[in-house]
Formats: sequence, structure tokens, C-alpha cells
Amino acid sequence: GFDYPDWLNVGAELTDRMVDRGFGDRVALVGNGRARTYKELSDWTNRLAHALVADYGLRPGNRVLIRSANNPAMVACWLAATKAGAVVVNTMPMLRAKELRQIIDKAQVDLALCDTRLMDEMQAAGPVPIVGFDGTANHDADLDRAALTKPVRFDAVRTGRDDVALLGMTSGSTGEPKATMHFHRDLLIIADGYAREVLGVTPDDVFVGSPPLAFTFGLGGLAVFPLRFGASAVLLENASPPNLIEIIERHRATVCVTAPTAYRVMLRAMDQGADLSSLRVAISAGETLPAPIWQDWHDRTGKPMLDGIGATEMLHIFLTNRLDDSHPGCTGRPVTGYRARIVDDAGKEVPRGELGHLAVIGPTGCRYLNDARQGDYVRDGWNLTGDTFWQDAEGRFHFAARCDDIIVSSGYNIAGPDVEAALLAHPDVLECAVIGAPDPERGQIVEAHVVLAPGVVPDTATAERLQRYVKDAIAPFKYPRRVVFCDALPKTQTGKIQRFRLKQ
Ligand code: 3SK
Repeated sequence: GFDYPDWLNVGAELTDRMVDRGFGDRVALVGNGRARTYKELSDWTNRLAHALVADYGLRPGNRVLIRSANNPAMVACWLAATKAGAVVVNTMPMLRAKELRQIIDKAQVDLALCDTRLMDEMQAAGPVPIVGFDGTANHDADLDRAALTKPVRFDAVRTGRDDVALLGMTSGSTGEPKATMHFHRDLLIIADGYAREVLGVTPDDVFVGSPPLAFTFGLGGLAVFPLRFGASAVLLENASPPNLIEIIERHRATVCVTAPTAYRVMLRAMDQGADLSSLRVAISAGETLPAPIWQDWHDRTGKPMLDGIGATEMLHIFLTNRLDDSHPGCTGRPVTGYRARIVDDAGKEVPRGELGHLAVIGPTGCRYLNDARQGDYVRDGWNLTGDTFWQDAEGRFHFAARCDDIIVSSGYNIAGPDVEAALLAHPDVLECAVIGAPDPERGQIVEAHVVLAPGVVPDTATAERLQRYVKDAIAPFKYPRRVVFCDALPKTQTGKIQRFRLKQ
């Protein structure tokens, strides 16, 4: 088990305590053209925490929403709010007002901290106090100015190890987001379990990657893991594969955290001379890793690529391959502290080799905030992940398919009903159904089947019009990359759309 003191504040653990342990002069975070040491990060977050309390009235237990791209200022705001005892909900920069509004309502947000470059949609989201911070870290925004005059020492709030520190948002299949509650200790467990035992992180590691910090995959892999062990992270606002490659080369990164799509591009770039030799391990999650990418990577680099599966509900990766036990087309075994099994519809474990629902139990989940769906997804403490898996004779787990209507595209979880709702608001659309269609690059793409209103011409111009409309209405990554026009949608006798038939 994991043993932590009763009073634990993860914000202080990852900053002030690291300075106490002698890491003060080492680089913690790099981003927006500059590097910050652990001492600088500790001072910065303490000043911010003072400003949040003294100038913006933050109190322990308040819910704080943070809206930003991946940059050191976002990490500093997260750590500062955590030190001040807040419960933080991190959000992605591409979210639109409507999606932010849903999160504000679900999480009962008291205060929003927003990169000043992303204010428009935040202000449109609704009545919640907003404080701007400078994501470029030039300290040119209200929160930064308030922080500049504050002391560099702050007594972090004495939170209990089982106090909620973080709300991880998941997009449910109904489209209404769920908020998963994570304790201060959970954020250390993922580091002391997966990062220490599986990755063997040392202070010499340099992390880079693409998942948003707003997604717990990114928060763990690009903030908690490096900071827990005195290592460093290079944060990229635009983590497209060419940028990732450039950063890996320039900073001699040792750990890369991303999804298979990016690794495919990196492999191609190696043909053009990209030098990824500094990487000692490549972490692949967010979507299942196709065996050919695993094989190519091993053949070309001689280094391990570790496929794993996590969930916002469990905070981070709970099933994974190991450095000395990694196989193509395989998700590996449970991380220490977790148990996994494959069950049938009645919750009974199925024999090895048979398909069933993946169920997981462990110290970091699953607890939904104020959500009647808890009983649907958690049975006797076991979280049903919504994935179909099988277990081989040696006990390793293998992914087969997703069970629900969530579309996983390039590592993003997209709720089909969200896209349908956006399309249905367009006057040209009579009916629609959205599915995930297989795609060699992205794993899946959003494919919309649309019945047009009478008189509308089913041509490319109409498809592009609808695509633009969705991009403007909701986060652009959710837009349907393929639009298929049809005369009618397949339905059951009770009128329910049969999406599985569209998938066939
Ligand atoms: O596998 C995932 O999608 C995931 C979700 C949340 C946190 C971490 C991971 C890898």
C-alpha cells in the first residue's frame, strides 16, 4: 500500500518540499522560452497563492476552474490554488462557452483563472468571477500583478490526505460531463506507483508530450511525475508532432508522453533524419497502440514503447506494459495497488481468453461528484471502464473495443451526442447520428450521418458548411471529419437510432 501523512497538500509536496529536499536549483519547468527552477516555482506559486487568498478571496474548499493551454503558468496556477486548499478543475483551451458552462454548473465553480488570451469564451460562459493570468509568463495580467508584491513564503493549507484536490472532467456518453473526485494523496499515488515503479523516473529525466494538462493523462505525465522526482518537463502550447520532435532534439528529452498517432508521425520523421535517440521510454496511451507502431519503434530505436490504459475516473494509467515485459497488441498488467478483471454483463469474471467488460479497482477511484450514474459505472467498488478486453493465459490484458458511443480520436474522447446536438441546431439538418469510424491515422474519426432538410443540396459545399458550423459551436476537435448524407437513419421500432448499424 501507499502510506502518506494524515495532513498532506500535494501543491506543497511538489514545490516547497522539493526545495527542502535539495532540488531548489534544478530545472522544474520549461516553457514559453524560459526555464524555472524548483525554487522559482516554489516562490512563484507561493506568491500566487497569497494573491488568490488576499485579493480574490479564495477559501479552502472553493472550486477553481483553470482555463489554459499547456504552459508553466497553468501549472503554477494549479499548484497555487491547491496550496490555498482549493479544489481545482482544469479545462482545455479549445472548449467553447457552452462546454465551460456545463463544467461550471457541474463543478459548482467559485472562481475561474483564465489565460488572458482565452478570455472571450470564458466570459461568454456565464456568471462566475474570472481572474486573468498571463500564460506567456510575462506577468502582464491582474493575477500576476497582484502576486508580484506578495511574499515568497506561504503556509499551504493543512489539507487532509483524503481531501478532494482535483475534479477530473470526463465526457459521458450522454454528453453531460461527469466530474471525478481525486484526493491529494491520489496525485502522489500515480507518481509513486506508475511513474516510480514502471518508469523508474530519476531527477535526470526530461519529460515532453502532448496531452493537455486539463486531461489527467497530461497532468500526471507532464507535471506530477517530473515534479515528484526532481525531474523536468518541457511544456508546449502547440504539441503537434513536428514541435514535439524539435523539443525532444533540443532538450534531449528522455520520456515522451503521447498517443499512437504522434508516434506514427515521429517514425516517419526518423526517415528524414529526426534524432529521437535521447528518449529512453515512450509512453503510449489515450487510444490503443497498433502493434505495427510498437514493432517499428522497437526495431528502429531499440527502446521500449509502453502501451497502457488509464481513465480520468482512476486518475491515470492502471494497466500497463513494463520496461522488461512489453508486448505488441497488449496492454500489460495492473499497476501496483490496482486489480483488473474481465466480467460478463452480470459482473461475473469470464474465463481467460474470453471477451468481456474491463473492470478495475484501486486506490485512486472511482468517485463521481454528485452523479446518479455512479451506480451504472461502479459496481461493488469496481469501475466498469466501458472497454471490451480479454486476458491471455499469462494474465496480460488485451484491448478489443470500446463498448459505448464515445469516439476516441487522436487521444480525444468525444461524446457523439455532443456533435449531434451541434449539428441538429443547423437549419439544414433534419436528423443526424454520429459514430466513430475507423481511421488509420487517428484511431477513429467523427463521422456524421445526416438527413438534410428538404431542398438542401447534398454536396461538398453543404458538408463544409456543416463542418464549419460545428467547429464554431463546440470545441473544434469534435467536428465531423466525414459527413455522409442519407435519406433516413436506421431505427428500432420504438424510434431509437441504431448507431451500431451505421458502424457496420
Ligand atoms: O488511457 C487514457 O485514456 C487515460 C485517461 C486518463 C488518464 C490517463 C490515461 C492514460
